Amino acid sequence: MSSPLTSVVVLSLALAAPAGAGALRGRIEVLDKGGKRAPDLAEAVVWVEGPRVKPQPSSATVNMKGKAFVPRVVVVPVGGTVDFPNQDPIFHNVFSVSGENRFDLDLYKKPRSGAWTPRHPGLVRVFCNIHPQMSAYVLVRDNPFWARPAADGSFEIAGLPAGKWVLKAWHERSGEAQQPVTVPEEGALEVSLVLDASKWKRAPHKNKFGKDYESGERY
Ligand SMILES: [Cu+2]
Repeated sequence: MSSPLTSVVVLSLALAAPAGAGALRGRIEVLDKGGKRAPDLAEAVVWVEGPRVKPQPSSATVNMKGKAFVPRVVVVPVGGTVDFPNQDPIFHNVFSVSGENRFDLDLYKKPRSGAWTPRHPGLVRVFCNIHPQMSAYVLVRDNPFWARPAADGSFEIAGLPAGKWVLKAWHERSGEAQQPVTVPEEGALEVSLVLDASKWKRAPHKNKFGKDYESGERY
């Protein structure tokens, strides 16, 4: 059945996809201790490394609420923005010491917000300098080909240039998994990735000065 709406959608997809564009369609699985299947698959990120296609600038918001970052995992392109509004009536100090993506937004509380623009692709661990239990992740990408899996682990990345690329997946408890893929000129390649989270342990981290936290609060 073809409604006017369907035609519009098909047309815009055709315009967005370069000649010889294929897709990756698949599913991830995260195995916790004892091979137990993890339920929080939507907390993962799947992306494709290799295609030299510039991402559109976009932004993400990570709230600080109840001494937690919400959401805890976001993806933004290089040159995009992550906003960190403080919804708590107490001070927080967002920072990261992740290599070239290190940043420090200093102290502020509700209703103030802070923003950070990442310049380098990579995984950025974000903490609060006051509360050691606060942690979040920003995955910074240099192309637009990423997806957040649905709750059942399924995902699709469309509009991919045909070629040999590397599909990567990440989850907080597993680290990265990767798989070489050959994206077809048209149609979708079916893929599946299993992430091993069996060895995960919550590890303490240092504050922005590289010292232990003194607040007495727990991780
Ligand atoms: Cu805090």
